[in-house]
Amino acid sequence: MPGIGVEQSAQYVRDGFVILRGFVPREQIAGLADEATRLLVECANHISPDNLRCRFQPDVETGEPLFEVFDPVCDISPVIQAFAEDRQILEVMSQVLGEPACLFKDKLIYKPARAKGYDLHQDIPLNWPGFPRTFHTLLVPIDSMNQDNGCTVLYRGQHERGFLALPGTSGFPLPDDCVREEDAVALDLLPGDIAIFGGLVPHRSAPNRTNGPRRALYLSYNAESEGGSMRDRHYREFHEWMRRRTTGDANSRLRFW
Ligand SMILES: O=C(O)CCC(=O)C(=O)O
Repeated sequence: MPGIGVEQSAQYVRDGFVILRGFVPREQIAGLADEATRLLVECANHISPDNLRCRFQPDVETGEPLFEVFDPVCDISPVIQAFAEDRQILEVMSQVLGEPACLFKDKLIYKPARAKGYDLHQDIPLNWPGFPRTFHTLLVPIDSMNQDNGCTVLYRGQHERGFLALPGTSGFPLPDDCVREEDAVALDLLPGDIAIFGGLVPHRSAPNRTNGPRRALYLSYNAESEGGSMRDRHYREFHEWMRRRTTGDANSRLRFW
């Protein structure tokens, strides 16, 4: 796997993200695709609104809940765990962070056909004490990602504005008019390409309008100097927060966001 060159470093600083084409070897992507399929089959009986690692999105045509993401995924997948902590993956994240990188969060998003997609947001929550400011995400498409299947859309250069949430709001979602569509960059990626973006880069995604899933890993890391390895603590806090936010209402148990 190649690393980040001078031009890409400059692009990253300017835009808040960088795309590296052909970074992951084809055989490794095939292994991740097989693993994504295996998890769906072998965990089928555990995919439920009562399982805190599962989230759902509405079908844009019927409103029916569609299973969308395992978060976390590394602890149920030795293959994905090994990928997330592969020496070359950690190296490229360390290049971006300027120091050793620690895995913080790991999601396998399936985005099945007709899943709604994500409203505009920044990944670092405004009001979450201890959430690392050095949070950066490595996006690894398993299937091609494009405008038809609801690729992630990043807003170029907008990380420099800091938090965009209005005072007193959670920041999820952000108001659509806090960014300009002329700054939007749709991540058109092939399996093997990766994108790395910072936690303050506003982003969103549209529904998957194709007939197949759009699978991708979203692996997030923090700089070692900002608390070291915090993944276990993060998931304890995250799941506690999800339990608190769950009401008697069926939709809150489905965790549609
Ligand atoms: O996969 C997508 O459609 C977008 C995912 C996203 O924005 C996120 O996980 O923060």
